Amino acid sequence: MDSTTVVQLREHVRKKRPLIHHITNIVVSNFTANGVLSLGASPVMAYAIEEVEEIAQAADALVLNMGTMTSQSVEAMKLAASSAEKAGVPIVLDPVGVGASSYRTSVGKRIVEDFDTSVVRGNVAEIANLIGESTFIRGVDAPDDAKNKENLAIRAAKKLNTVIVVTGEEDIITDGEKVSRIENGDPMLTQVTGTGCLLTSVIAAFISTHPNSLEATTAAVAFYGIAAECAAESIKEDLKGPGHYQIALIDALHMTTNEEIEKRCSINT
Ligand code: ATP
Ligand code: TZP
Ligand code: MG
Ligand code: MG
Repeated sequence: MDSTTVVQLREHVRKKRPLIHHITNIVVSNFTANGVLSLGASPVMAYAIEEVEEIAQAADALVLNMGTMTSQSVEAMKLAASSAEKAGVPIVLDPVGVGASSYRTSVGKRIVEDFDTSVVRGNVAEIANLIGESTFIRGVDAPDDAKNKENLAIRAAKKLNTVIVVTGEEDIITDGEKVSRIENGDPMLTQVTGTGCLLTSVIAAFISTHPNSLEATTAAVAFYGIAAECAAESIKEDLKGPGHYQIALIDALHMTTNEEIEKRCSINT
């Protein structure tokens, strides 16, 4: 894939303004909603077990994010996923912190066994733990393991029959057969909580407006990395801290131009 497809798929999102139903964590809720709006999609956060089935079936994609799940929100996730599946609404899972507790691991495994996800995005440790390859993780941040990332992503995609994104300094996207590696991004992304979660929602917006999930996911990850680079460059030298970066990233999801996409896009297949 090249930059032209990234430009086109970003335009699709803006034109179609897809509705993205989130059952996400309390840390990133506001940041994610603003990021999704800035991209040109429409976020809705809805958790009540009384309404999630209705909201999910009317949405263009469903994001399940395990960041601060509770037994109630897990129930809501299952109801929403079942309703989305019946309505043909794509499901994207962010298995935040899977491996950090046995509860998280069992909930993550249950979701991928019971439901047909279109994409699962996580860091190396989350994806490894999700497929039963227990790897060290403490809390929700994990060390990058560049060496094993690609093989892990392929194993996970085959085992779970879904598109897998393993993020870090380099991002790997695969359906188990085709593999893309993306070098776009900025180290400041690791200094702001919720940047992985927001990427998961950006992926949901892209896949909801394009029939090929692997292609749409690759475009989403590249676009996000490019916006992250533009964000870093947009901040004045004496203001380059995580606080300003968080705001700059939201702005860049709105302001990044097609010319910047064409100039910066770094997808290797
Ligand atoms: P973690 O909590 O372990 O940081 P995460 O869920 O926040 O994981 P990341 O792996 O940090 O997700 O990925 C979020 C975004 O940050 C992705 O776009 C990824 O490419 C980017 N990213 C992560 N680390 C780097 C880095 N060192 N340099 C450039 N971009 C990075
Ligand atoms: N704790 C529970 S969820 C969460 C934290 C800090 C946010 C994680 O966000 P991300 O995108 O994985 O950095
Ligand atoms: Mg992070
Ligand atoms: Mg995360």
